[in-house]
Amino acid sequence: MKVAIIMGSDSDLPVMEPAIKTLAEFGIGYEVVVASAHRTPDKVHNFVANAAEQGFSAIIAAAGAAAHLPGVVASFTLLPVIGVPVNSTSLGGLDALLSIVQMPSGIPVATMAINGAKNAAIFAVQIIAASNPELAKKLSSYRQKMAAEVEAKAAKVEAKLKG
Ligand code: RP5
Repeated sequence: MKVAIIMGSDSDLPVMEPAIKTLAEFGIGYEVVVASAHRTPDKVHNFVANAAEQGFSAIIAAAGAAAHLPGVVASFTLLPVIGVPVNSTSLGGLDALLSIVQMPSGIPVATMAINGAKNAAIFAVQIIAASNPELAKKLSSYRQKMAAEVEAKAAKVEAKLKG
């Protein structure tokens, strides 16, 4: 069980740290690669073209600006690609969001929210969990824990407003 995280620049790392942390929490192995679709296209190709045989189950691809990296990654592999638009320009990430989400028909990229690194990791976990009952159980517990946290906060708010 492992997931690749490719980012277009080292400057994307702070945004992607929640993805790394979340994969680790679920016990999923990961490899982080900095490779740019326009500055180091050969590196992107070499890594992605071998990713399936290297045992990766999904690829998270993060980029900012005219973010073609996730689409290029998707073109080199049959693995599911999860795109994370990074807010790294004066357009606040909207440029990257549109570049990633508007993939032409035939080569999809599952696009997360701007800076949505944590959801990218959870989505990768869901992909693997579809054929891994043990991981599915962990996901289910994760959701139950989230629900319990929301309930605890709700109870606090309600008590405060009553009191
Ligand atoms: C994109 O350009 C990267 O993904 C990054 O979000 C943005 C800026 O890159 P740097 O100039 O910081 O290397 O390719």
